Parts: sequence; structure tokens; C-alpha cells
Amino acid sequence: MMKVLITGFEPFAGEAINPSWQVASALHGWQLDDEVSIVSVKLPCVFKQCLLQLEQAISQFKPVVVIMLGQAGGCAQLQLEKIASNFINAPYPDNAGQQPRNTLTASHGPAAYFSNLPINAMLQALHSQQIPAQLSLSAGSYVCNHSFYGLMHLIKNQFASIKGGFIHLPYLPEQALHKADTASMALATLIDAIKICVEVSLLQQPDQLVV
Ligand code: PCA
Repeated sequence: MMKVLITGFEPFAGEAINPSWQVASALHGWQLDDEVSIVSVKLPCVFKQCLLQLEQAISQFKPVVVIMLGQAGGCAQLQLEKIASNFINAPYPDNAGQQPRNTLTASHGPAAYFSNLPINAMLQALHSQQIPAQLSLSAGSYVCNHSFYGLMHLIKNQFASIKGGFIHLPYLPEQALHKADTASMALATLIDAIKICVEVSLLQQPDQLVV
């Protein structure tokens, strides 16, 4: 059985939940057909450990597609991340109290990698189902961008057949309840959205650059 790996993060920055893990865990074990099923893994919101656990999950499950999810509190739409940058500048400490500033994820890596998920086709499919989603050109400079860059670095150097990338999610409604004027999206909508992204990722080729 081929595997699609979905990762989510544990809660951070004082939140009780993280939509990324709520969505990923809901999809764990989902079987798309006779050939493909989803395995979900929770990553710590800790710079060093998240990459070690990601690499371990990839080695163990040998997925054909990896979709990493993270929370982007305050955004109103799913953010389909195009660019993983080799730059870390944590605005606050991670869950282990580390706060790397002005540094790199990979000291000998390129400045950035593109996602190799079929982002354009994913956006089209989401919009056709009336799910708000947009292309994002920065995944930030905190743990999510670090893990996204780490994934693309692994794909480039060790697992060339994997299609992988990152999607940031809005808060869930219960997180936005007591924050003024803050966007959120229902869990059921987010789950539907990631199912669509998985299906499109399996069917479509990565976005082609026009050169
Ligand atoms: N979001 C954070 C880290 C974990 C998460 O879910 C980020 O955007 O970097």
C-alpha cells in the first residue's frame, strides 16, 4: 500500500490546540482506494526535533507524497506555500525554549527551494469546491518554514521521487472565539480541503515554470 504522509504540529504560543494536528489526526488511516492510504505524524514545535522526527517518518513510511501542515494564526484562507527559505529568525521561543535568530536551516543549502506539489492545480480544485485558499510566497521564519525547508532539502538530496510541500491553516473557530476580529475556518472544511489536496497531489505533476 502506498503512503501519503501528513504531518501536523503540536500546539505552541499558548494555544491549547493546533489546527494542523486536528486535521492531520482526523485523516490518519484514511484509505483513498486499494492502493493509497494516509499516515499522520505529530511533530514537536521544536527546531531541532521536528526535522529529526520528519526524517524518521519518511524513512519509516516511504511516502509518495508528503504534505506538512501548520497553523498560521490570523490568516483567513489556506496558504499554499510555494517557497521554503533557508532563513530562520524566530520571533519567540519554540516549545523547548530555543529562539534561533538570523541563521540558516542548512548551512550549505541554497537560499530557497520551491515546493514540488502541484500548487496551481490544488488551488483550482479548492476554489472549485468554494474553499478559500491562496498562493503564499513566504512560510515565515519560524519552525514551519524550518521544517518545510528541511523537507525540500531531504527530497533534493535523498528522496527525489517524493512530491512534498507545506500548507498553513487558519485558526479553528474555538481558537478565534475570544480574539477580536480574527479569522477562522471550520474543522470539517479544513479536512475536506486537505483531502482534495492529497487527491490532486497524487494525480498531477508539480507546477512547471515557463522558461
Ligand atoms: N505554526 C508555526 C510553527 C508550528 C505551527 O503550527 C509556524 O508557522 O512556524
